[in-house]
Amino acid sequence: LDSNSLPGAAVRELAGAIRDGSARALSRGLTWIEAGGERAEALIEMLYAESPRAGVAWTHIVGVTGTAGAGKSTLVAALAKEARRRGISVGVLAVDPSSPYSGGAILGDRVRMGDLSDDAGVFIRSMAARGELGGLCKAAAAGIDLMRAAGKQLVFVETVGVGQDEVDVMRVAHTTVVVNVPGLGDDVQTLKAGLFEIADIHVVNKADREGAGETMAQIRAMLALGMDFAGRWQPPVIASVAPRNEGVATLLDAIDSHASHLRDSGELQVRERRMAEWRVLKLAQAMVAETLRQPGDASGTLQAEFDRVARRELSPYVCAKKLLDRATAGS
Ligand SMILES: Nc1nc2c(ncn2[C@@H]2O[C@H](COP(=O)(O)OP(=O)(O)OP(=O)(O)O)[C@@H](O)[C@H]2O)c(=O)[nH]1
Ligand SMILES: [Mg+2]
Repeated sequence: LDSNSLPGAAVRELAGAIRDGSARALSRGLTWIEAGGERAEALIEMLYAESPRAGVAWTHIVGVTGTAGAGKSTLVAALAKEARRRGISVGVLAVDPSSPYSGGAILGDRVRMGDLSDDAGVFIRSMAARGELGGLCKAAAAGIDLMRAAGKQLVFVETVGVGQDEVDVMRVAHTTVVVNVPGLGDDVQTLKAGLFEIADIHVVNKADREGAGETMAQIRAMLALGMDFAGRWQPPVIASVAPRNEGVATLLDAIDSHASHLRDSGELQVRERRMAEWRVLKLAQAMVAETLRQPGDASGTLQAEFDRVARRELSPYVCAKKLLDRATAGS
């Protein structure tokens, strides 16, 4: 065997095992994705164009975001179990480095899910994003590609919606669920966080607490202001008590309805096109940023340029354009 073909062979072997439904291979693939680099890119390239696994027609991506500690992980675990009850295979990605699934309230669920055999249909994994700009989204999108290749029919992506990068993660989703909790002051928290308008479904979790009715009413009132287009999807507002499984079946029904709406209205193609465009632009930006950060031999000259900007001999705009020209000239 030619030693040069070995990396390719390793990628092919892993890709094959992922498509065969091996949880271990999927986990390994996600580790590759987290590490980034050529190996990860080769893996995605190999799996991207492949049709879904036999018997799996479609992978629906559900983003779950909202207030910190709102019960997102608990809710996702409950949704995953409900989906399994309905015979749907499930993947869960928590792209929230601050709150890994292994450390939170989900641990008990995870252990129970871990009892299921290798291809039992639920796969849970948290992903870290190594601090690079847009890293969360890049990792999430690639992680989803692997889940799809592995034949997961429903993939949940959880993030706390703090910071632009985290909100951006929701752009990888077909359906976005925004989780609120009652009684955090007068306002709907997710409104302030800029999450309200990205919701396809609003949840008021911890509905066992005081003020759930008021929070539901506030959200409905906010929605009423925007309900002007006939035929448009009207985001439902669902109450839940995740640890008691209350509202979970209703929520999964709503996710299902939204998926049907996307398909029937033709919006699915529009969204997927938008997702693809956004992903490519984001990747290109990251690549340019990377090139700019590693100017190689030119670094000496660059320092001189920065000095000129500092001395106000050169405008920052002109300098930035020069930098960009230099970065793109090589490729
Ligand atoms: N009373 C009550 N507690 C809940 C409910 N749902 C979740 N919790 C509790 O709220 C706490 C946080 O739950 P998580 O599921 O970790 O919340 P999260 O939104 O994933 O948290 P982060 O990922 O850290 O933002 C845990 O102690 C849960 O048991 C609920 O409906 N009612
Ligand atoms: Mg969580």
